[in-house]
Amino acid sequence: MALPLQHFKRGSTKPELPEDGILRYFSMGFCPFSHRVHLLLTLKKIPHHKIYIDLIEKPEWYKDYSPLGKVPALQLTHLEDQPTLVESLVIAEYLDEEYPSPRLFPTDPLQKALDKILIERFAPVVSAVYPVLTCNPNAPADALKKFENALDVFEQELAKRGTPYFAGQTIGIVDYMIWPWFERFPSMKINTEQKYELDAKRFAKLLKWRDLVAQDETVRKTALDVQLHAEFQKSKTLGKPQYDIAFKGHL
Ligand SMILES: N[C@@H](CCC(=O)N[C@@H](CS)C(=O)NCC(=O)O)C(=O)O
Repeated sequence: MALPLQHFKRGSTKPELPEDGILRYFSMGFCPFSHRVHLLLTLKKIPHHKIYIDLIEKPEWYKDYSPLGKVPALQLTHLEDQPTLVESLVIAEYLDEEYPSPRLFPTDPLQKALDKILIERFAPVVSAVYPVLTCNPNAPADALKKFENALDVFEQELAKRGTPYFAGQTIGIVDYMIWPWFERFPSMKINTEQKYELDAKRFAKLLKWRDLVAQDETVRKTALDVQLHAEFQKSKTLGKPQYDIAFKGHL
């Protein structure tokens, strides 16, 4: 059953979905954490219902699924109690174990642990860049400097691994888990006064990696245009996030 293409708001009635055992994926069209899950659902061709949530005016019923009101969330309707998972990385690991084709996390326990540590090290990149990316007029003056310092870790890691992808010769979990922000970074060229772009020398390996990942079929299928990201971020700064413009892309 297709739901109306909109982000559900406060006051909306809970969508009635059939009890068909198909996963229910709660998302917001521009959320990079949801994008992580979207990449796995798409790559692994996992059937799912999509339910979009307005994060400013959250529907009252959404806390039944996600106690903190965050997206992404994934309800496992094929299981008896129909539990709902939250946290993008937890959901990604669950999907990779339940739907192992193709396998994204390393099977070697040590490499898997190291990759999860590396993904966690992306958090300082996200928190430093967030005010700039979202055009917050009060973004700290050193935000971009902190962002670049945090990103150095990933440039160095690519040099250390000596492979085109973080996962090796083919794309893997680290690549997909950090990709959503690389799709969004170019919106800074549109939205910032200084038309910010990543330094071509300092981030040479990462920029090469970015061009390579951008060509991946799953990445292309889930991609939203940079203009659309920039437009959304501007609307968010104005206090009226235009969630539904995501549907101008192909979600
Ligand atoms: N650590 C969480 C972060 C999820 C998150 O912060 N999502 C944002 C949207 S991009 C959200 O739901 N914000 C609404 C809120 O915090 O109330 C994850 O990895 O899933």
